[in-house]
Amino acid sequence: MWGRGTYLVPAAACALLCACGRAGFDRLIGDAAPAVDAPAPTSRDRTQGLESNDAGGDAAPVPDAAPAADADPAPDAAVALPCQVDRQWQADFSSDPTQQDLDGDGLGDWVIRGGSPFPTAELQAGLWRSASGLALDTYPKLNFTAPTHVMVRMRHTGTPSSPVKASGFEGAVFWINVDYASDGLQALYASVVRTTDTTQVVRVFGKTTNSNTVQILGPRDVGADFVQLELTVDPAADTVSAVVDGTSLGSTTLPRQTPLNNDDRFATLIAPSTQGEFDEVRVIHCQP
Ligand SMILES: [Ca+2]
Ligand SMILES: [Ca+2]
Repeated sequence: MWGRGTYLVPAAACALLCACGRAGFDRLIGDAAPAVDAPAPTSRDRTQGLESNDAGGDAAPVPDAAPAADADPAPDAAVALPCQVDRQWQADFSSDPTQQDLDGDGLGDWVIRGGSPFPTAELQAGLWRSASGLALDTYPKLNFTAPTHVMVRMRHTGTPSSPVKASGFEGAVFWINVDYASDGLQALYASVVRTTDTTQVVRVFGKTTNSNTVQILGPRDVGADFVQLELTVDPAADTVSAVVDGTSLGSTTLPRQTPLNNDDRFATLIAPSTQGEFDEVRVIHCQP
């Protein structure tokens, strides 16, 4: 599915940016992103637009999961791009993602919701070991109306959840609102939730209203290590497909929900209540 063109993983892209400069970077990652008239991030509640009822914080996490060494691919690895890129975001957590400007638009590629600084103490060995419940959002904002491809490597290291929440808003979560418009949007999120010391479950969700969540793909039971999740969403066709560690989780219809009356036009990483770890993320918004 990652078909056309080539794309360098973040570490390599950064090295090349430093080594060969702007023109070389543009050539390597595809077309430059369009200029965006973007205001500074506004102060908002960090859980706004997410599962607000679930964001209050559960019991203190139990850090008994042995952290794995960073599993980043070799820095010279290249993967194919899935489409002609309109805009893309990536982070490998080798450094503060809010200080990155890999697309060279003069804006930080990521922001912590609410405007607080990124918790750099949570960056360890190329991982974001999130324990503070902060939401990391793509920036600048975008309606995500074109086909969008996501790859995220994450796992849940907090207290096992049993039973798991029907909402799925726990553990390590990737969330994106696509086809954002005044008459509604399509929320799409996936979570990896620890179920025992040695197991996790992967599920994908949509919403029909802000309070009605629908599990649309999964569950898939996996081990305790990092899970590589790929999502491909086509907002015009209302379809989404998922791949977990290289194996299809299927394709289905992505529901549309009523307006949120907010401005949550971004993709987000968050560990809502207990510890979650993020190794790498890419979000590619294709040209229409
Ligand atoms: Ca940028
Ligand atoms: Ca990493």
